[in-house]
Amino acid sequence: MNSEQPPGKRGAPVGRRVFLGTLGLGALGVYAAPTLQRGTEAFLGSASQLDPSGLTGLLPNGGGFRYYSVTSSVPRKDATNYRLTVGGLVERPKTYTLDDLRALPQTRMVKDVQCVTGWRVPETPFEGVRLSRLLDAAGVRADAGAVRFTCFDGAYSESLTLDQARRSDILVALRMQDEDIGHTHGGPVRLYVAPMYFYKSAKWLSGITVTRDVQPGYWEDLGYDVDAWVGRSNGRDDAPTS
Ligand SMILES: Nc1nc2c(c(=O)[nH]1)N[C@H]1C(S)=C(S)[C@@H](COP(=O)(O)O)O[C@H]1N2
Ligand SMILES: [Mo]
Repeated sequence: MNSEQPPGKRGAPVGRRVFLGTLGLGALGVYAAPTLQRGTEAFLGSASQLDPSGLTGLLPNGGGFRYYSVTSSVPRKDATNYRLTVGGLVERPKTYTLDDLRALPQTRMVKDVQCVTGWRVPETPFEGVRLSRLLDAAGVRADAGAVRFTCFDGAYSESLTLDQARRSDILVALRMQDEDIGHTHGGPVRLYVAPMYFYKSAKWLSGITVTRDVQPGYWEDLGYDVDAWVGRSNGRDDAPTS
């Protein structure tokens, strides 16, 4: 079974995702769910974690987030030991603590979360610091063209073009659903890329590195689109949903 394989119902089962499904690589997406989710994170929905097809997420009572991690365990970080480094092709590299990030102006957005496999969580509030603010503070150099994101799970990565990264609807998020982001959802800090499928929203964010070129992220190395606009990527050409 393959969690990142699209449910057949969505009607867009072509190309790369069929390729993924054939290899079974998408099963990595829920590799850790049975151990990490048990007990402590009931709000995620016990039904959905047992449904690798992704279909329960489309049902009224099965809606909600799925837990995803490509690693089997992730260290916990909090205000005492969390650090976010901003570096690469910048004039002023900087390391932020959680309190540093909390002290910056916060932006709140309420949009639908959309996983590429089909599950969706409507009108989910996210709150945090605009990525563009951190980039401006760092002073992006003229030869830069992209931004790479790394995570303290030690495995996941993501990337955006610099133009994408400067959009106002991309946050270094500290809060989700009007609560501090918990460990399971990638807390204390995750990326939130509102206009793109949720795999762009890297959990457990620890590094922002300005680079010359886009380096495809974890799932993108496995075939997903780097430009992951909701409704306009990964074999879908329906109208944008947000
Ligand atoms: N570090 C990390 N970030 C990640 C992932 C992951 O496995 N590791 N999975 C991505 C995918 S495919 C999805 S759908 C969302 C899931 O977020 P959630 O666990 O908060 O529902 O996180 C994204 N960010
Ligand atoms: Mo996903």
